[in-house]
Amino acid sequence: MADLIAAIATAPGTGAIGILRLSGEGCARLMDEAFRPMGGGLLSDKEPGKLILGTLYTPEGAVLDQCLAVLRPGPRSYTGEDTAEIHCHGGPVLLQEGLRSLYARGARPAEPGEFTKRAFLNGRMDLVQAEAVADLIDARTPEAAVQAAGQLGGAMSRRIRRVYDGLTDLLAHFHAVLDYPDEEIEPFELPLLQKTLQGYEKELRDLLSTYDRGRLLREGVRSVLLGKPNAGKSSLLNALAGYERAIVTAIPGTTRDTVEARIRRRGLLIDLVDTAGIRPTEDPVEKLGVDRAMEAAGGAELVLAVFDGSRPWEPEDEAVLAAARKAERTLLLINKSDRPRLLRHPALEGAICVSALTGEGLELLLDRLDALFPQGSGGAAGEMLTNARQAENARRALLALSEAEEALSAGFTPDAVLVGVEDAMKALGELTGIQVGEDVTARIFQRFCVGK
Ligand SMILES: Nc1nc2c(ncn2[C@@H]2O[C@H](COP(=O)(O)OP(=O)(O)OP(=O)(O)O)[C@@H](O)[C@H]2O)c(=O)[nH]1
Ligand SMILES: [Mg+2]
Repeated sequence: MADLIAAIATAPGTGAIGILRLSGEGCARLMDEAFRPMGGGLLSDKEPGKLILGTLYTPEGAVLDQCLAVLRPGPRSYTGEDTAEIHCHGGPVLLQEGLRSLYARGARPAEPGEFTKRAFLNGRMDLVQAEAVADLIDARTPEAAVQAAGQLGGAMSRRIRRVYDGLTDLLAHFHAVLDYPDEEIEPFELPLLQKTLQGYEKELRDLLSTYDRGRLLREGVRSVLLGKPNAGKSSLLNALAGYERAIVTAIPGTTRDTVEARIRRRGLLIDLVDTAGIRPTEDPVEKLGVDRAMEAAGGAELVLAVFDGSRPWEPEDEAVLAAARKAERTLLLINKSDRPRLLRHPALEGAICVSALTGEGLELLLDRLDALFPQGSGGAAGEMLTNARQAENARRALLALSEAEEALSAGFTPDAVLVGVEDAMKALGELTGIQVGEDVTARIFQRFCVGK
């Protein structure tokens, strides 16, 4: 068993309860020193896994708190090691003192993510599940939390495991045929092999198609409102956010700096940036604002180009249209639909008419957003790829399998096919952590905070 680590597991600040956590060699011994059950005896003599009321002591032996403690012996614990939790009252000073008591008795401070890292190293969860722990904690929408919980439950791992196991069988069969030519082993039938490989390719492709949606669940769509002054960008930001986030006035050039709001609608997370109105200007402050607006549009996944429907087309609108056309994705919005329409321009065909004032057309805008960022197939709870590392490995596996299949079609020797299958397995192995370099593991657990 690894050395004894300790940390505060609950969030910083004051709460009703704060939890200290311990894992590793000598856990029970330390707890017997630091904590005494009410009514006598030792914690290690009590029923494992049961919360016991007692007293926590400082290193000097003074009473620190009356609280609950539990021992969970390995290997059936979170980390797979002997673990303990102390549920104290939730004061920051009290918890620090409790931690000092644990350090004084032989525990050392846990590194970020070290509890979950140990769970992985001890085979209690695979890498996808370990990452799901961090995702669940970081989830910014209920949908993201559901996905992470599903992954933690092993839904994604099972999906990948199916492909991995299938490829293992294939590889074993290959080796049997190649290495024992004299044995009567069922030979490979090329069409069948090809079909098998194609089946796994499809599985991986389906998996990858869930990635875009998965990533959006976690990170949100980076979107920028772009338009000439007074078009109603800030009003739209406020209407979508549901509160007065940005300043709105009738004076053109109100917004200077970029203003961000995080908007959650229909399970879609949108990181929306309001910007300064685009126009030629001599005002140095406004000029900087216009530069920032263009810069933000350049880095956005989606530009919402806003035009003022109550005014005729102006040269500034031309500049907005040109910038919007360079974006990855664009939606054209004609705002102020509550007023008589004076705006006409051929480029505006298919534009969405909205009114930030009355809310008209906003539902249609959300429909279009939904269509731009579709669900993807196989998006059941926990079966979506949600992070770049996982997606990259799945992509590598798919590429390797395609190469194997091409080699087969081109009539190459089985060795060439073998290499492709092995590469695909390696990529999938790294995805779940079946085979994984230590550097990769270290990178993953850096994301965690201490105590997780
Ligand atoms: N009638 C009507 N007025 C609107 C609508 N949207 C915005 N306005 C008005 O238009 C004016 C400008 O609105 P803003 O939201 O500040 O416009 P902006 O595009 O952010 O302007 P800048 O920050 O100056 O670039 C304000 O007087 C708003 O009340 C709308 O849908 N209908
Ligand atoms: Mg504004």
